Amino acid sequence: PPPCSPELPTEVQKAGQLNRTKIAEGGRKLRKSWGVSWVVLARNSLVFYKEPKGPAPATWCPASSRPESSVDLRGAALDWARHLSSKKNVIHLRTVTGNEFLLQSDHEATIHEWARAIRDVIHRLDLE
Ligand code: I3S
Repeated sequence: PPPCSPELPTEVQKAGQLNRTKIAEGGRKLRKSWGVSWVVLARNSLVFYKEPKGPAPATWCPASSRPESSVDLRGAALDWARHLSSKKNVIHLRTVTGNEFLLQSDHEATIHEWARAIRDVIHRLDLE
């Protein structure tokens, strides 16, 4: 197999495809624009990539992909997005800098796994 990109965040905890939208930037509300991203949960951050073309790879090993954006999870907060979307299975992530994201999966178990994994990282960072 080809070598993995050096851009790949080290210590990947979880990776997969999710629907996402940013809803605030620096505390300022943004207009929602849902899209599909490949999401990687690394040691301290959540990293968004453009969805790979073609079938989703079993292992994320892009030769040429760069992250679209990255979210620092230190001090972040995660909740269920009860009143923020009409979609099901939506979680709401808020960073200390006032950036807010909604992440969604049509599969309930998938979003529960993501919620648990992101919370684990946030809690670990709280203790550091
Ligand atoms: O919270 P909102 O404003 O009802 O969010 C919906 C809108 O962003 C809508 O876009 P337009 O305002 O351009 O039509 C999106 O298509 C919807 O998906 C948004 O709502 P949901 O409930 O899907 O997050």
